[in-house]
Amino acid sequence: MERVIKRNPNEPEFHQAVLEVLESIEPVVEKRPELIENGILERIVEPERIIKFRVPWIDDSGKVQVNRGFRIQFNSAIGPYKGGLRFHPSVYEGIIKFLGFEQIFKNSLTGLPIGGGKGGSDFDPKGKSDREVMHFCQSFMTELCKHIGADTDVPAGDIGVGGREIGYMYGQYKRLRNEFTGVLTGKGIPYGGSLARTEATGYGLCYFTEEMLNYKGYSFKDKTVVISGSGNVAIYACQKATELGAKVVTMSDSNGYVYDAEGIDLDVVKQLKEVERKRISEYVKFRPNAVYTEGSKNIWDTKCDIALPCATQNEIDEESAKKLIANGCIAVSEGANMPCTLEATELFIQNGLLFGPAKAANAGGVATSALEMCQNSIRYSWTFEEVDAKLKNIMVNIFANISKAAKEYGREDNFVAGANIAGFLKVADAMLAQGVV
Ligand code: NDP
Ligand code: 2IT
Repeated sequence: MERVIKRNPNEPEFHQAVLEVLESIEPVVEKRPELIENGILERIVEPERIIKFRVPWIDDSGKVQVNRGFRIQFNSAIGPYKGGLRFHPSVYEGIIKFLGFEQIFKNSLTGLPIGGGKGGSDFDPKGKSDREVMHFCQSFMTELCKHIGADTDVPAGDIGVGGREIGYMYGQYKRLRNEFTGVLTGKGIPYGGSLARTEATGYGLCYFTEEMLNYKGYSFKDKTVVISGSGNVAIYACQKATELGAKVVTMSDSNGYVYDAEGIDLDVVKQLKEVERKRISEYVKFRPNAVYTEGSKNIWDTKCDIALPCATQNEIDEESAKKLIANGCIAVSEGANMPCTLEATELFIQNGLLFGPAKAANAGGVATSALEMCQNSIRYSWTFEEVDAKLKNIMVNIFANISKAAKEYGREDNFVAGANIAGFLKVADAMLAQGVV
């Protein structure tokens, strides 16, 4: 850990992600000295390749703008690099590194042949015209296309990158490389996208969480759920949790959150967010009994049975965790990547809450991306029901595998340890088999 901090200074998110994994795999390393002898730990924390580039583009006023682009190809032991692209002003190398590192273990847990990678830019799509977004995406892909490919590295969406951005990037890749291949996932249905990919992360989160709840004799039925965020993951988590009989009472964005005691009206949220790209504050215009609060931190003061953080990293700190526990919350399941700080996670586990770590709980998105790659390779497409059934099966298996790994290594019911151990073992064994590379 000291070495990681020294070699990657000023990257606290990356340190946080690595520390959690290294602590979890201690019992594995004790049992298997060959992992140390072969330098698996030193190698797994070092990205195979970091690509960093200039992204120039011209805004609507004719002014030249410059952003920074990143792709971190972290680990290809079990398959081509796979992971999303994030466009958000907070993006810097440390954010992409933490996301890429987490992606290695998440992708391993899906049971599908995909390595770990992540990319993005400090570009902020908010408030930009479609033309500006298109020009940025084309410039970004003009460099990125030299480093990716359907059998090399397959990017997808993340914060700020949805169907519109994937479409513009796919068009530019095709034009530059003159090939129609599955180089990106999350594509539109008419040009090679998979049915159910849009829904997959949120649906998968709920399938996983339902399985975790069932394990202790609970379910979503009649539970009150707090969801943060109102983007891709949050919207489809809200839809599935509601279908499973829960009442979702909150959603948020970076400006604030809404509380709707009668249950969130998802049609309103979809119209505001997916169609009009507006702020969640406008929700109360359509639902006058709902309440909007400026600032999103206090969302965790809302009394609930289940919390599904689906916005961004470190949105639940120790203080928010204490509020959730005091209010009788029984389960926290991470839709976002690393939304709980190490201290918050520790508190949930110590207090006996069911805690679903991101690597496992939100793996349904990338798993369905791998199913999209599979469909592209065989030049075929499955029905929504077929993809959804495979997704559900994958999430059920992930829960079974991580709870088994936790038990086997003396950390029963600690799904953080279970996910890190199970995800790590497959990658470590592949690395051992492939020699020092
Ligand atoms: P979207 O861009 O669709 O939505 C992001 C949501 O989170 C928005 O409501 C946004 O509000 C809010 N948000 C983002 N950054 C912040 C911030 N710094 N503070 C407060 N709120 C914030 O992204 P996704 O739904 O795709 O991603 C959400 C999370 O899920 C991320 O952590 C992502 O890494 C993770 N994830 C996504 C997957 C996918 O398939 N899309 C798969 C697995 C994990 P605002 O609009 O105001 O910025
Ligand atoms: O964090 C994630 O797993 C994603 N953003 C989805 C990645 C993907 O390749 O579908």
